[in-house]
Amino acid sequence: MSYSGDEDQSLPYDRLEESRPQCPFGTGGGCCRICHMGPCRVTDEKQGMDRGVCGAGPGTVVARNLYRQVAAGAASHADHAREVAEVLREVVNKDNTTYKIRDEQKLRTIAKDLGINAEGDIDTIGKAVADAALNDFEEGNEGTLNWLQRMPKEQRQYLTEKDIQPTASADMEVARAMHRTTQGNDADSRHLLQGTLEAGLADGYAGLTMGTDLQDILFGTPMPTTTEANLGVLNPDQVNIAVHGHSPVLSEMVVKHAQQMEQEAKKVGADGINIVGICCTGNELAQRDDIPLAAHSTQAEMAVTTGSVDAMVVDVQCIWPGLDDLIECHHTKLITTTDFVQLPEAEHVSFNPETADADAQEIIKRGIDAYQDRVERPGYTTDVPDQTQQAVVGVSDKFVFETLANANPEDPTQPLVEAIKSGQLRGIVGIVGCPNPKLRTADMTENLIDELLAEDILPVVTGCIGHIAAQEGYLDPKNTDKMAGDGLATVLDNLEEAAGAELPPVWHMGSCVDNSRIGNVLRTLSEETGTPTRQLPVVASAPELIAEKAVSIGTWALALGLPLHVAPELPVNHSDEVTKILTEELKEITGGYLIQESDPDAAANEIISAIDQRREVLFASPARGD
Ligand code: NFS
Repeated sequence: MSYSGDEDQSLPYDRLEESRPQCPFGTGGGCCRICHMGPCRVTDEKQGMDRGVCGAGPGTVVARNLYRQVAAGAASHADHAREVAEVLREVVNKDNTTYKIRDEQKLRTIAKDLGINAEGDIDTIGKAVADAALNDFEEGNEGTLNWLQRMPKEQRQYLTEKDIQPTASADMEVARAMHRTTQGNDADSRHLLQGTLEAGLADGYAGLTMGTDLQDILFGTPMPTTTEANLGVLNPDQVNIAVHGHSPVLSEMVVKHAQQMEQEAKKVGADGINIVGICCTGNELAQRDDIPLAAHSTQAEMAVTTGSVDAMVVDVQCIWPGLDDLIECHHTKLITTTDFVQLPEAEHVSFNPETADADAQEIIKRGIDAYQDRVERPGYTTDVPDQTQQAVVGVSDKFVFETLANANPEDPTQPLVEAIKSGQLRGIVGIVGCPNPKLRTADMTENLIDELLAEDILPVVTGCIGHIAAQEGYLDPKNTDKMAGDGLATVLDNLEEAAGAELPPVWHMGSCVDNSRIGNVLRTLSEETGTPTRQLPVVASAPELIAEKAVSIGTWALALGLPLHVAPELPVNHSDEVTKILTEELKEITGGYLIQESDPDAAANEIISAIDQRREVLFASPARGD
């Protein structure tokens, strides 16, 4: 996507240039700011720089920094999941009638998986599930997280034997991570990395998986649907309300009330209300409500520069402060809604699930007011690029399982296993995470997807990578035969009848918390075929990561035993020891390992060879996958 707005407005790419050169110690993880004797810069790369003032070496400093990043990511996802769990509890207690249980079947499935009686009254089951969820944030429990029961069983057992298991509270995991990494505490890099993996598991289950599970219960489990992507979905004749952030608890209410307030928009001369989605909220709304995917997080400011966004409504995470500067030059109302997330120039509407209807109406009313302001401003013009692209989104785990069951009711995993075995489907790569301006200019994601598709490897995308894939036509079934290698195209064509629709060459599985859906497919494949996850020809890639959340998701993938490709490189290079543990020794610990590669061709080659190595081991072993 080439649109970059007016030249006099500072956008991410400009600010990246201004921030260069970036500090090599920060980039390599060797900058320690944990106490006030420093900041210290430590590295294995240069003699005489191997100790901070307290005596901490590069291994300690790098491992502590990484652990803190993962704890921050886990905190974000766990807090997200907790909010949804609280709404579920309000619903089943009849304290909130705005939200409803929309997927009873999913609720029963989750209850069963958690060992809760899944028969009988839905509110009783819902209460037990909400209690189990909220219990995962309480201190003082024995054992581990309830939601860890959603993990592939064999890998869970394998890690438990190696003493890698989070405590029973996600909050405690985060608090302990902060405590352990304070000055003068845990200094054993190997031990710190074990804690890092545990925090990654806490994210994967009490964050991602719980978040998706409970959102599906309250808002419905997505099934494939077609929507439009790119900035061209903004319509200057309508009240454009962009919903940006992560929580469907807010955005679903905005969608609901926008439909009911169309007449009010028409009264001020608009053609209606156009809700568009940005970043992960975009994915959530696209897959459940067909809302168009306007922009990924790095394009959010570009959406404002079109002059057509009347309200930018934000909740939590990935809301760049650059938006706040930008709205000064535009009529756009930037509306924060979470009491702990505020921006100095924004308007704040405190959104609470208990008053969701009134709050959402107020937000939309402000959007309508801003539209009126826009059209009445003398000489004010809009500049919406004529760019849209059709995209199939919402290829959920449920859809995958149903399609496979339709294809072979006797043995649903068989078509997938056969396709993998024959090599027509060489492997699967979860391409997840963010659009980093450092790598956007090189089309990192697009190049990687092209190369994997050509090699019969199925890319499964989430998060902002989902937006990139949508904008570039990878989610359009029209492109399957053109973009996918012959083997992969055949697999997709063969599944068409069972799927009830044509399948796109790249599968959109949702938002970043919906990486759990990839985890669920992995689990089913592992448990149904008796193959450990650490042997499956599946790789995770975050080819343009930005957020700490992406690092914690990646750590979860490492804990599941997957090779993890990242670009830009994780800040670990100043410690040879930490780098060696993550890129090599981890293979013997979790089965996963880190691949650091920022060149798209080299990254594709390394990912393909990781898949092939697994294929060789897997198919040399007669007991597996047969
Ligand atoms: Ni994921 Fe979603 Fe986007 Fe990156 Fe941010 S929106 S949670 S972190 S930037 S993919």
